[in-house]
Amino acid sequence: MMMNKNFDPGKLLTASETLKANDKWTIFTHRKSDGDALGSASALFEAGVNAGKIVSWFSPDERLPETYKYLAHFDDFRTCENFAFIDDGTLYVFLDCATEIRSVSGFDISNPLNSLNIDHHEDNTNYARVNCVDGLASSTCEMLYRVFTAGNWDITLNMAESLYTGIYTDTGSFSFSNTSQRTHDIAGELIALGVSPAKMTDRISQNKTPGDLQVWARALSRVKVFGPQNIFAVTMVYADDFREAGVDMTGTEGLSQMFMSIRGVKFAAVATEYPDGTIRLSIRSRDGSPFGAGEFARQYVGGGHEKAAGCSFPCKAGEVMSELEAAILRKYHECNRPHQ
Ligand SMILES: [Mn+2]
Repeated sequence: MMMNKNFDPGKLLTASETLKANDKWTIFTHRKSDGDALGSASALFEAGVNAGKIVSWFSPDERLPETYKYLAHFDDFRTCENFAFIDDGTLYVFLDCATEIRSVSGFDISNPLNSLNIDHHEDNTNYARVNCVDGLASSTCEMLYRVFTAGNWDITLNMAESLYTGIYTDTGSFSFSNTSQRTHDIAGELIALGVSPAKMTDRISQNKTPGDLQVWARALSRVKVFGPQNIFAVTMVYADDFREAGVDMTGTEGLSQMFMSIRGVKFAAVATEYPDGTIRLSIRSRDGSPFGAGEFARQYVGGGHEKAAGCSFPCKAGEVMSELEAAILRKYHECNRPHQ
């Protein structure tokens, strides 16, 4: 696996110069948009508009989570499954995408055209012409802030709120192990630019509907804790849970993290049944887990970070709980097998 942990800070200026040198930017974010993807796209979009660039923004998502509709340029987002990449001088900017396949299809890594990849996933494959990837950064928004400051870009309040959003969400409100002194320093600078932490917390974390909480209640009631010293937790949310509560699936953000609050749990997986019957896992781990969330997800061609990842899980909805428990124990025994 390619690692991006020895970051050359000169790449920040290169990314900034690349942005400045191009008049037309097309931004791509990953499928299943999260606060970091949306926050970084919103901030970059605003920076481009302010600099007189022609900017557009695409991802394969049919729609974005409503939670983030306060972000500048939320309404400029366009859905796109297959994008026609052409060599017309447009700068193609990928944000928060560990690989090109996380976003629209059509990008040819053997001919990356005029492309820029800004990200913080340690397993980013550096697929673009210009890559600016620091695997130790908390978020793509943290990376983008560093790109903006390297190039002396003006950071407006809109941009500051967008950047704060991604840093806040990708660090689990400054609680995950990716939270560094630099993360707090940057958050402090964004606050100095006018961001209100209390207002941002209201917008991002305190906006669940009663229906969302009904879904949470069902997931909580089904949790199973198991394994040595009860370090594993799994649960399941069925498509019917959303239907009966009358809510969409965006309200489960934060649910997998909730299971990490069970004393002793080091690894938690929440399985969600989609309306088409497919199962997706949202996985969290912390220090002391025999394997990381990312390592588990990669068995199923998933992606993410070592401590927060996701993947599909090939299984019928009725068998997910038992199959998932078996898969976790299998992985556990594999990790404990003595090396020859
Ligand atoms: Mn991110």
